Amino acid sequence: MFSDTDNQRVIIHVKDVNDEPPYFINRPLPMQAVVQLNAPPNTPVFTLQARDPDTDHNIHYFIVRDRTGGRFEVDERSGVVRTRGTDPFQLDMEYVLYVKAEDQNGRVDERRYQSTSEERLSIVGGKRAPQFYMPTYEAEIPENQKKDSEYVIFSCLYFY
Ligand SMILES: [Ca+2]
Ligand SMILES: [Ca+2]
Repeated sequence: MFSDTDNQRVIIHVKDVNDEPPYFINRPLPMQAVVQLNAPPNTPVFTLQARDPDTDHNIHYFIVRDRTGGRFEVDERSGVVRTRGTDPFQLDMEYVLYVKAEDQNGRVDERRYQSTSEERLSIVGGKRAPQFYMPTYEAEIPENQKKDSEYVIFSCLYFY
């Protein structure tokens, strides 16, 4: 006896449309780094890190505006920011780059790729004080709190 029902296996490929822009996961924002005064050329000082929710993303990193006189370059694929040139860096001088990441598999229109917002990367010569991750920390301390008890935990970014 034959069934008159035909069972067919149907495979549906669900395509993840590339419809979302990349975003930086570096914290804090604006980004902060230090450069040693005698850093030789090609010394890495920072790594830009962007994510993109789409499976076929193709992230490239760029300097949008250079306020450092060409003292740094960004590796387009790895996001690593490196020193350029042999001149020494100046103590306490702030070198500023504006950077962005693009998903070159995702387009906004015919001319533009999906992009992060432009972010500021501040690179200080020598050293800089530890930075808090958040602009402000808030905590309520109960009145009956014992004196000298530890209450708030700050997370800090240290530069070496
Ligand atoms: Ca998607
Ligand atoms: Ca995308």
